[in-house]
Parts: sequence; structure tokens; C-alpha cells
Amino acid sequence: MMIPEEWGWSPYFAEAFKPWEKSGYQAARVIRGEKNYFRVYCPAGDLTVRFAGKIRHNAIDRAGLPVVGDWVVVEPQPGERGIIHALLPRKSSFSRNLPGHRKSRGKQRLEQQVIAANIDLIFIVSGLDRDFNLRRIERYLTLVGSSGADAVILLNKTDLCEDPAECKAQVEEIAESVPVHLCMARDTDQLEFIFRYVEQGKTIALLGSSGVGKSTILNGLLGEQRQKVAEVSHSDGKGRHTTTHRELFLLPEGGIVMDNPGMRELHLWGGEDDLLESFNDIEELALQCKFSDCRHQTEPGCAVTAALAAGALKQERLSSYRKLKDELVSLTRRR
Ligand SMILES: Nc1nc2c(ncn2[C@@H]2O[C@H](COP(=O)(O)OP(=O)(O)OP(=O)(O)O)[C@@H](O)[C@H]2O)c(=O)[nH]1
Ligand SMILES: [Mg+2]
Ligand SMILES: [Zn+2]
Repeated sequence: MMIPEEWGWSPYFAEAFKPWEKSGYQAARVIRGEKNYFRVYCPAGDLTVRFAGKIRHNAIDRAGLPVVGDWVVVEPQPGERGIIHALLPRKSSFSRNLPGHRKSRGKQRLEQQVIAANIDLIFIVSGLDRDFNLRRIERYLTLVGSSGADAVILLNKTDLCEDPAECKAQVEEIAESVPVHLCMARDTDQLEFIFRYVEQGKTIALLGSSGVGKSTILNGLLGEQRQKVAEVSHSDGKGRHTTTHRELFLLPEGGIVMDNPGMRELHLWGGEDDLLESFNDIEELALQCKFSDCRHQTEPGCAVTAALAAGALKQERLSSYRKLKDELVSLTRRR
């Protein structure tokens, strides 16, 4: 059975599928996730699938259930249908904490929500209109840091910003080694640079708030208006949640792009280590503090507060670091 590599099949998944090879089942990629059904791509074609009861039963929590981007084991059935029997191990996954959605014994339950799986690269898309927010970008960078995917930041809608170069400089200051690009997705010619990130079999996900232009960028890459786009609201500048499901698209030149609904809540899921990448500047400074358990407040010999006093570190960035760190510490404790 041949699975075209264009959908991202690799030796890693082939190895995981080995025990299933003689089963008559097929390896399939989840390419579209709606509320009540999934579409998968497999050698038998595009199928609408449901989960076997077993897979729900065996999953310890929701994170064990397939999401868009996952490779799964499917039993094809007549009428372009199928049943998912198993989830193959993920190479990477982007998750957030979905708090307060279910309660058990009066306590708020923590729940890891895996948003997308087997993503190689995440485009963090931000609008240079009222959406622009450095603190939110730091939050995205921390989440991407724990996903196993690489990140690129796209600052879209340069036409709505007075000084795009200044915005880019501000983002570069917090982005460390993550590339930052300005773009105006409405003008397809301006998206040419994105193709340097596109590769056969590589999966790129577009993430960001509603209305930042994720679907516009996707349409630009596809060369046709496949996804619906809609104006942001004039009153508050926010998007209208036009895209309502996750879906993978094959680009004509090869490469896979996932369009996503805009995210409202972005609670961290992960551990304190996730800050090593997104706040490497502060983590490095902390290594030079006199006390290894320094909280960077009033302790003597604190390299972080010294950098703050010297103007080498911005107060907003330190506050943001503290906030995200507290969130991760409290998450670890509750888990
Ligand atoms: N001025 C300007 N508008 C843009 C640009 N790129 C996209 N837009 C517009 O922004 C609006 C929202 O774009 P979408 O592509 O629907 O945004 P989205 O991120 O997919 O939004 P959701 O699907 O709701 O998450 C549309 O009216 C686009 O035409 C740009 O570079 N400049
Ligand atoms: Mg959209
Ligand atoms: Zn310190």
C-alpha cells in the first residue's frame, strides 16, 4: 500500500503503522475536522470517518483522541466512509489549556486541548491594525516552543500601519531567533517570500486571532479563493470568526497548509521549561543571579532587576514573563 508522501507520510509513521500492515486497514491523515465528523485522506480516497468505540474507551483523556493533522489507522467502508481504529504517535502537537469547560466534584478540571498535530512550522499571524499586541505574541511563542514545531511570525496588513518597520523591530526584540516578516496578504504578489518555507510533505499551520488574515494568506498560497474571508468589525476591529473548522490544504507546488479558526483564549499548556526558548534573554540573566532560587524581586545580586535598572530589559517584558511563569507553575501544581 502506497501513501503519497505529499501528505507528509514519513518513515516515522511507517514504523508506527507496521503492526497494522497485515490488518487490511489503511494509514490515513485527518485533513478536516468539523464538530461531528472528520475527513481523512488515505489510499482508498477521501473518507468521512467516525471513531471506533474502542479508541474513545482507550484514550485516557481528550488528548488521546485524533485531531486534524494526525495520522490514524482507518478501516475503509462502502460509500466513502470509514472507522478510525487507532491514533499513530505524534511528531509534534500544539496544545492549550482549556480551563473551566467541565467541572468534576466542584473543582475546575484542567484539560489539555490538542489543537493540531504533526505540524512542522507554525506561522503566528498578527495584524498590524488593532490586533497588534506584543504580549500575545510572547504567549504564542511560548506555546509554539512546547509544540515541537518551528515558528515564523507574520505581521500582516502593513497598509493599515503607520510605521510597519518600527512594529517589526519591536517584535524582533522579543522574538529572539524566530524570523519576523511584514506582509500585506491582500496583495498576492507580496506573499511570494512565503514559498521559501514551503516544502513537499511539510505541514505549516496558520495561527492567530480572528480577522488577522490567515485565510487570505492561505488563498494567496493556493492561488484561488478557496476559503471564505470576511471584513473585521468596524466597531472593535475584531474578526468575525469566519473560519469555523480546521483543515489541511495541499498547495499546487507541494507542501501542506492548515487553516484554523481564530483563537479567543490562549491559556498555556506545558511546563516552565517552555520559557527557555521564548524568554531566553531573561532565563540567561537568571543564571547570573546570586541565588539560584532568586525570584527577581528584592533579592541582592539579582541580574534581572539589574538589567531592568540599566534599561537593558523592559518592564513590560519582565511582567509578561512573570505572568506566564506563574501560569505554568500553577498549571504544573494542579496537574
Ligand atoms: N487592509 C488589509 N486587509 C487585509 C489584509 N489581509 C487580509 N485582510 C482582510 O482582513 C479581513 C479578515 O481576513 P481573513 O483572512 O478572513 O482573516 P482570518 O484570520 O482567516 O479570520 P478568521 O477566519 O475569522 O479566524 C478580510 O476582510 C481580509 O480581506 C491586508 O494585508 N490588508
Ligand atoms: Mg479564516
Ligand atoms: Zn534574580
